[in-house]
Amino acid sequence: MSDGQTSARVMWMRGGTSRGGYFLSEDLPADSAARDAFLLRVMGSPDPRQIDGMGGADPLTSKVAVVKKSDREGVDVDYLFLQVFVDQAIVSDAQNCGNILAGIGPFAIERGLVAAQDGETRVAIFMENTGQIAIATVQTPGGKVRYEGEAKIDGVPGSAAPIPLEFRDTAGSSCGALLPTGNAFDEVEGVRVTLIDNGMPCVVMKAQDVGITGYEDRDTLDKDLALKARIEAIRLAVGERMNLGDVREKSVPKMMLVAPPRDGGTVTVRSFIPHRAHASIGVLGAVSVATACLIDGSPAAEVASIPDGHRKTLSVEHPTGETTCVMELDESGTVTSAAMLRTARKLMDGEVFA
Ligand code: NQM
Repeated sequence: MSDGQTSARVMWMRGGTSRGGYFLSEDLPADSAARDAFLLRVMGSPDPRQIDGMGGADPLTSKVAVVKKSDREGVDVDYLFLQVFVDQAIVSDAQNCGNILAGIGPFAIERGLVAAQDGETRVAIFMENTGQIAIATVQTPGGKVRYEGEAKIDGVPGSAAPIPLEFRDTAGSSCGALLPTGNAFDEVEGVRVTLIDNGMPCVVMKAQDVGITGYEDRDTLDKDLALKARIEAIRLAVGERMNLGDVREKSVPKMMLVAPPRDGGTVTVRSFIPHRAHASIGVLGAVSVATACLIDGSPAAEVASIPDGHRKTLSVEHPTGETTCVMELDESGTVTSAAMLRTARKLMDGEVFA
């Protein structure tokens, strides 16, 4: 669409445990201010109910992917993630999203940006927000995207075709280093926290250190205004130290409250993204928390139960089940890659109006 028009071609998809609009870059205004104004109208923001738009009144369903064919060596498509705030007129590119990422491979194939193989198709995706590459493997029997299948992920009813995602070199994606302060933990506002970024900037602390058990459900957490105020004070205090600047109007860092696993997993997490509790956990958020569990002396390591070996299957328990991360470590114990199973579903393909 050209600037000034009021509609654009879009595919609406569930990606992992999130949902949003997937646009080709050429179908949106080139000017980012015009693009953001358009997307706010599309989602119906700012409004806590998003009644006048497509957003689902939840940060997890108020998301946008902007995709184009890549001219980078070895990369198929470039993916820019945009978080459209629900109740503020903000569109932010300050974070990545590994759940929406799950829909990028199918979308790119459907739009003809990537040629499908017979069987499965590997799609190399450059994540523009953080400058890293993810590989998605999409089921494409007969050269067509298949959405139905037997893969299940907690937080989504039913089953769908598996879309494994692989990440490499995600350390310091936005903060410049895995541990931006160089420390296993820092004390902030009287609480021991690990400031970490293995694909998503996160502040990881023990749930009990901020007065909760870590096993509360989403509603209980969302109603706990004293807890929210306490962790927001920590968040605002660490923005500069994490090289994220002033984070008042940013959706990072995410706040991760950890407790010992209860269902045989590695760790239990309640995450705030950052002002609402997450219904499950973000993909790169889970990778970052799992990585914090592997750092000696961190609060997360004190509650985590870590399996042996250089290839670890880490189950991150969350309010609606668990998310499994498969992490590869080198001889020094540094995480070198992470893999995660996701699914996606095409919901509609058409034109959206602003
Ligand atoms: O961490 C929500 C989600 C996310 C982000 C958020 C995500 C990730 O569940 O990679 O997927 O943390 O805002 O979609």
